[in-house]
Amino acid sequence: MTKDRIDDRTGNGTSAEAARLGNSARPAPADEAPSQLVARMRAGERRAISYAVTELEALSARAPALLGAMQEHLGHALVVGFTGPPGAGKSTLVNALIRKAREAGQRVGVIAVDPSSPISGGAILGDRIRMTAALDDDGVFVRSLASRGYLGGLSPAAVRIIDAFDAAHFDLVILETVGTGQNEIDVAEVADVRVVLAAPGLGDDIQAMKSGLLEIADIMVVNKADREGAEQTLHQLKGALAIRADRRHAVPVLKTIALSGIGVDELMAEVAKVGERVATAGIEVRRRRRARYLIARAAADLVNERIRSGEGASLTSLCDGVLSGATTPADAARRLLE
Ligand SMILES: Nc1nc2c(ncn2[C@@H]2O[C@H](COP(=O)(O)OP(=O)(O)O)[C@@H](O)[C@H]2O)c(=O)[nH]1
Ligand SMILES: [Mg+2]
Repeated sequence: MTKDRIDDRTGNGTSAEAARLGNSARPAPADEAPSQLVARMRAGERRAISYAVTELEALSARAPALLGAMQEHLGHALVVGFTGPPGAGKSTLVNALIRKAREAGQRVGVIAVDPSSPISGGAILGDRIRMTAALDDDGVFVRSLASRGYLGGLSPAAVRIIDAFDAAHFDLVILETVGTGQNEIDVAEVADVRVVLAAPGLGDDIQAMKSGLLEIADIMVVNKADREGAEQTLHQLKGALAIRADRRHAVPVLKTIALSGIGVDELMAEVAKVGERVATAGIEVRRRRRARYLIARAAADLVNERIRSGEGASLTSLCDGVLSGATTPADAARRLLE
């Protein structure tokens, strides 16, 4: 019964929303075949996409069947990750990029992952408003996700939503994440093209970037090029990148002014270049990498759960070993997994 109520509500949104969705949009009845829903997603029915994304985010009872029905349609979208320190201008640049992509006739899905501390929870709404290019356009779909509960990392829901956008035949899926801790590694695993933003005036971030963000960048961007210190930031980044000769491909360093769209064409061109490289490697490679990531995440969850749910005999003896110094935590972890 609950299900009916939810579907009912989906069918009777506000009139403004209904107008935006168009009259053709129908709700997804609880008994609609997943393949039917996927067909409506591929036809660009906004409400069908919205419904699927919600189901996949919540990992509802229907989600596995839906994921199954989506499989044969996956592999079209290019997934572009934007990461970097808060305030670097990621949302603003993504907004500018959406505009360009739409001009080029591309359909764009955006997943914005915010660090959702109880205090800054409002940041999600801020991003929604900033992405104004997306508001009245059926070729753009924006979904904000909380990163709560994943230690700052990407929620596995993000990967499922990428698949939903992909199955809906979006050309571009943009993933915006704040480059802290686990996030940057996650983006490296999940995105096909990794864009790392820096901006002048954000303090010691270049130093911090050397270890983490610089490692994963396919493209570096110095945003806020209108600000004092941009040249210096650019210089520092190029210097830091030059030290690492281990890359197979040189990492371009671009300057942008996201607010006025300057440099966005160049960024699009570089994204397309990396995209071509990725396409040559094959969609199977990309999808396998995302699958591997999901398995690793699920495995970590399982191990955590097992450890938290109480000590079996083996865990007790592993703990004793670590406490006495006879075993390192790493060795104990290895044995736990065996
Ligand atoms: N001067 C200047 N400000 C910018 C530029 N791009 C973004 N901003 C501003 O920087 C602030 C943070 O931008 P936002 O996109 O929210 O950064 P995010 O936290 O990385 O997503 C906002 O006030 C933007 O208006 C730029 O190119 N130049
Ligand atoms: Mg943002």
